[in-house]
Amino acid sequence: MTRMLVTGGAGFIGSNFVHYTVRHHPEYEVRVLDALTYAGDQTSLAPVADQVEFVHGDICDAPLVDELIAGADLVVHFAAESHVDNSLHNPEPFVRSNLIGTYTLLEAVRKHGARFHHISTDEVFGDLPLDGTEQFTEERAYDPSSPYSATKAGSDMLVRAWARSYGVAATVSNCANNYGPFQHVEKFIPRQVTNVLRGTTPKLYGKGENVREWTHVDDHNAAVHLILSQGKIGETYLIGSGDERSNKQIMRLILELMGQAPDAFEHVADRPGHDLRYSNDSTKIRTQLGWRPRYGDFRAGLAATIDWYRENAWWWGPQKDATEARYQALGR
Ligand code: NAD
Ligand code: TDX
Repeated sequence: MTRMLVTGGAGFIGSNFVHYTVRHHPEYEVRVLDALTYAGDQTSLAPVADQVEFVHGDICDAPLVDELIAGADLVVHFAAESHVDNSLHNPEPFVRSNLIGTYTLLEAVRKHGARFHHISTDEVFGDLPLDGTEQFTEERAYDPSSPYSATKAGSDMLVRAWARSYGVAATVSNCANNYGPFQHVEKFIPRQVTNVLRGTTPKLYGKGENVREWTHVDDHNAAVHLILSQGKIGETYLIGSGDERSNKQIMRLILELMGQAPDAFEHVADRPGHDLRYSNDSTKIRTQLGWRPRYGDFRAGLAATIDWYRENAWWWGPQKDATEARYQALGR
């Protein structure tokens, strides 16, 4: 058995990763470390609670991290402050968790010799023009726009430096926008779906022309598992489905799938510094590791995600009012 420590395993992608691992990879013994911030929810792990050990703690807590990594063969690092709008409002927790937290993990990994996989984002590259076909590649220079993406870029750089200078056995992946169950209601798709379910008008930033590349969370996690089993130490892999859509197109699709009129949304103030378009060239992971997204049909994946939110109001309901109060304070 390989002893795997999953940081941020009570968050959106991390909890889906733990479910995926328990379902498809019995060769791993899974332990989760999560601080249960506003974005973490231990109930997301309830269905696998018997198969996974949960530790409530902070990745910046060096003695705790040292003790946990001394007992791990592999660390899969999801924990982060993840929401761009929050980072614009208050960057401090982003600097702490994303930079100091990653540094703290790397120091323990360096001492104990565990393998490290770092989960990152396409946002480290900045953005692309709206009207073009250019894509991010593994070689592209970093050019982050927001405090969130700047701290993720910094954390990627720490991993690269610890790999090169200290020989830490690390890999990095940068994925595009994820969707699926257990995503916090602050994020675009769950916010609009739960607005419709609550009878609140959905909110589109600015003109809604910004483009994102949407990847199902299980496809992201399948890619991470391929990197863990076959990836080359020291390498970076970009992950993305290739399915690019404007926010307005997504909004209209959500409204259509939920039986609403196509214009039943309102335009609200734009996000400052709003990245225009993201698009990952995922040729490397496709050709070298044989990754293919299984959720090829975005419409079907989105419909299933909407059904999940419809059936699981017990999960998102308690977060909804506080989240909308935060948006109201931002005028969005
Ligand atoms: P999330 O906000 O849903 O979950 C983050 C989790 O990390 C939460 O459970 C939280 O409690 C935990 N956490 C935060 N700070 C911590 C700390 N100091 N110590 C311990 N735990 C802490 O985030 P997510 O959307 O699941 O993203 C997970 C990772 O994937 C992040 O690193 C993010 O940058 C990256 N990513 C996300 C997306 C996306 O579309 N959501 C896309 C690409 C990459
Ligand atoms: O109410 C909204 N209305 C709206 O138009 C919200 C919450 C968002 N938006 C827009 C902003 C973005 O262009 O929708 C798009 C997606 O927004 P988010 O869900 O906040 O995602 P994004 O900023 O693209 O970042 C996400 O993908 C990359 C994740 O939150 C990051 O953690 C990941 O790194």
